[in-house]
Amino acid sequence: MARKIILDCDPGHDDAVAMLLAHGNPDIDLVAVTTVVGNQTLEKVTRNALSVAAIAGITGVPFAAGCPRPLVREIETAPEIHGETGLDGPELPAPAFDLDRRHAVDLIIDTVMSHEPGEITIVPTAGLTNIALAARKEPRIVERVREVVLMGGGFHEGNWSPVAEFNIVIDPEAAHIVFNEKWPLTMVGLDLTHQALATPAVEERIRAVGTKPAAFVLELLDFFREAYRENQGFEHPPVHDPCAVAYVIDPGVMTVRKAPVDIELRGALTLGMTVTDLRSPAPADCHTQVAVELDHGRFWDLVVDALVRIGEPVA
Ligand SMILES: [Ca+2]
Repeated sequence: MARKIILDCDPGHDDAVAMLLAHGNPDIDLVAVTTVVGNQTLEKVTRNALSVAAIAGITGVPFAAGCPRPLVREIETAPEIHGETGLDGPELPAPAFDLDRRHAVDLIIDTVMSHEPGEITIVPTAGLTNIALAARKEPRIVERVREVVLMGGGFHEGNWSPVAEFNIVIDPEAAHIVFNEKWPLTMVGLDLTHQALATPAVEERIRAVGTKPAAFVLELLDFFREAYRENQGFEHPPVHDPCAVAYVIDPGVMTVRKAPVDIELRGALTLGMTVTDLRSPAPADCHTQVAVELDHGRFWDLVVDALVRIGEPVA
């Protein structure tokens, strides 16, 4: 049975790859896509999500726009990494369908509540504003969701501060809510995603697919490579968000470790840090785990396979 996921995202170069992976993999049933302010404004990332859907040939999946700002903090976007559009580099096609009329928070709640308990997995690859609000508006989703597998945080690494990752630090109060609800939660953080490098060998494999969606991914990676070289000192760009989708498809693609994680909300130097207790043994009631080591070859196999399966979508 394919795993049903809600992708909550802020496209975003790596979000776009995550969406393509989810759409192209036969073991994933993408049941909803929701957007939230993050890499760029809500308006821009939502438009980008619809453009990616057009490129990938995604139809029949509701897309809904969510929160236009974090719960408490001011809006902070990442034009240094994702450009002024949030998806700079490739030409973006016009959306092929309209947004769902519901707010993303309501689409998330409706989707979880209309499925059997344990059926829906939530995959956030952005700030956690929508997920936090959904858990507050309809607390029953927490028991009903199978698990939350999110890209964000890191137990040793930061990128937006010495100790904090972008998705967490832009809305730490939301992250605090999501990490403290008792659903099973996997943190696919920077310690893991900094291993998901798009090397020249990876690009060669994507080029060999030879389709428009594959060419689109290469254009995304070109921009992403320059952004990561200039701003983060990477030779090859780390493609964060599809790692979370890959874990849902195949948990063997990475090693994980049970560990309590909480979010720092008051530290003068450590706001938004995902404080991870790596002391052994983890408590028996520990509901969180952190991703440690990626099987790089197996991960990119999944991405390339998804692109091959997507083929050349009919517009
Ligand atoms: Ca993202």
